[in-house]
Amino acid sequence: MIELFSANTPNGKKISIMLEEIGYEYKVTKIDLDKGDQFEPNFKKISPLSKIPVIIDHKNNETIFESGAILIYLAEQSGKFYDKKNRLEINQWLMAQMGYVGPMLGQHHQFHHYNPGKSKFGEDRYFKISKRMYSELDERLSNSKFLAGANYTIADIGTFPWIARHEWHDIGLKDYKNLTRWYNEISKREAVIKGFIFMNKNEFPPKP
Ligand SMILES: N[C@@H](CCC(=O)N[C@@H](CS)C(=O)NCC(=O)O)C(=O)O
Repeated sequence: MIELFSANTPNGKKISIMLEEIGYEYKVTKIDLDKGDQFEPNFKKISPLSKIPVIIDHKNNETIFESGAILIYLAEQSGKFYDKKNRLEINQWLMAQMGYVGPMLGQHHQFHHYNPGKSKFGEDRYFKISKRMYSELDERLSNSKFLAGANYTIADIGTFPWIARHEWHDIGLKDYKNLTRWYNEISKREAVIKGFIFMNKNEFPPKP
């Protein structure tokens, strides 16, 4: 049994989606980030940077933080979505999600969605970066069915919940036809829907 410490955010949803995809039994413990649960000493013991998500795999007695590392761990354990022959490609797109897609869209959320009007520089900078990222992902998906090639992988699972915040981005997902095709295809997966609504049963991936 896996214990998932999480919150209803893109980084949190990556792991519930993965757990649904591989069909593992899991129990969710909610970490209320607004209340500061992430700074509680007991949570810091398993999350040295005070961030969600974290899992404990009770079967193997392992605790893992950082969503990319968790996705790799679960993929290796289950033998799914991380084909050995395609690992170099999958790793590149997963690291691109971890180091670029998530952090940049996260900043765009901060300036454009949560705090508009506070910093024109911040709003313009992350809007421009996010728009460029939509084009880059769209271009990649014009010649590849999924991010790391012909098959759905942990790189797609990591990236999807970020693009699912497209209404906050105000970039117009539907104008990016390859990214929309990819998004629609992943949104239809039963496991993705289950993992996406893990904390709010009414929050489905929004249509482009
Ligand atoms: N690189 C980390 C980022 C995790 C992260 O930023 N988590 C946010 C929520 S999405 C968090 O826990 N924030 C609380 C805080 O920093 O106080 C990962 O991918 O796991």
